Amino acid sequence: MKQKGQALAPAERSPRLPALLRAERILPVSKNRNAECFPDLKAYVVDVSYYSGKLEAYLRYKEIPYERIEVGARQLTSKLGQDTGEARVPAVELGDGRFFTDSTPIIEWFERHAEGPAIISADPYQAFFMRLLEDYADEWLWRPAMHYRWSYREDRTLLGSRIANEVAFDVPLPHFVLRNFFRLRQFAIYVWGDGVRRDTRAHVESIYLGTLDRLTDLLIDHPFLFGERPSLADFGFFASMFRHFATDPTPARIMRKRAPLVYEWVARLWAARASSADGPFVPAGTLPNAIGPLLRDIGRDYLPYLAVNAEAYSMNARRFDHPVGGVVYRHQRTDRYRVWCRERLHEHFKALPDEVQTRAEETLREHGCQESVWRDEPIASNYAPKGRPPLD
Ligand SMILES: N[C@@H](CCC(=O)N[C@@H](CS)C(=O)NCC(=O)O)C(=O)O
Repeated sequence: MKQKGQALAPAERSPRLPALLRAERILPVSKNRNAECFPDLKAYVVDVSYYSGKLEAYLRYKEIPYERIEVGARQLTSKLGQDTGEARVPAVELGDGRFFTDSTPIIEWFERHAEGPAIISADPYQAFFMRLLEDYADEWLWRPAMHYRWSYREDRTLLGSRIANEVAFDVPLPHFVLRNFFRLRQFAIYVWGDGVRRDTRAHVESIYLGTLDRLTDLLIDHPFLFGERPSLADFGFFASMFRHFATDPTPARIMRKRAPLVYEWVARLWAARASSADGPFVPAGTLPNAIGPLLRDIGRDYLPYLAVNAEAYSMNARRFDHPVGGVVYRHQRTDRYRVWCRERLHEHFKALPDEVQTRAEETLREHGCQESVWRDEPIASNYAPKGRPPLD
């Protein structure tokens, strides 16, 4: 027991991290040309972050060595904010000083320049559905991920504390002030500000529970969602499943009980390396057998949401109400980035060869994806942040 006035031994001190910049070199297990192609690559990440986990899993899979830099809150707003125009993680810095943000375009950029098995199928039909699934997973699982993290007391206490230690280590304020600040900030922006209330809670949780069931069905057939190696869709779902659902106390308890195959897949994907996990996707021109229910979720919930969001954006509405699944998410923020996501889906669809486009449209229609994304010119987002890598 410590006596009044007695100094704490180092091990007993609060575990706040002292350094301004924490860096670690992540080396691949096998040597491929990626080490030479991307010398001095740096990845700026946050350890609890949804999209950081997704990008890291990709770099690790492709065996692209990188310096892993956990950024602090001040660095995030000053250095990354200035260099990329966005105070967000993840960001990567190439050896020549170029900075890129946004996990999806970063992954697409590496797919064009890195060695190793492609994570986007060479078959355009499959590739389109991989992109659709990734976009859905990236954006539609964000709300349940934030809800479980910041609505449940046990989760928000733990995560408020982790963020105070791991992200705000460069902010000279007491731990309890930072912890409470993050708990309030994240809840206000990402739960309340995203329309999650008492009457929408059951719906937001059903998105997580349903997704666990859909992924389980896919994983009964194959080790990864599209077959014997990871695809872009795997990395999309990994974002929420790894850094939120498999690790935050409440959703992790649910995952362990309800979906052990998903729990196992999270570790499998984190450990997957291109030099060994390089098997084929399901045969060209086909989709995994169990994909139907996921496509139906996308058609019923996500694509109509993207349309309403884009509509609100075109009318300069900062907030809008969105009815889905028998409830209404009120006053949720209009999201310009997702207007851009919808434009990208449209571009990918339009770029398909005619015959593939017809088949893809049939599949979409069969699963209730009757969305104007495929037919009409989408609403323009004019979103082009300075940190975005070239798209082709
Ligand atoms: N579309 C971006 C999203 C990046 C993003 O939103 N990152 C979150 C962390 S997971 C962030 O930096 N948030 C900053 C904040 O909450 O202020 C991507 O895929 O990288």
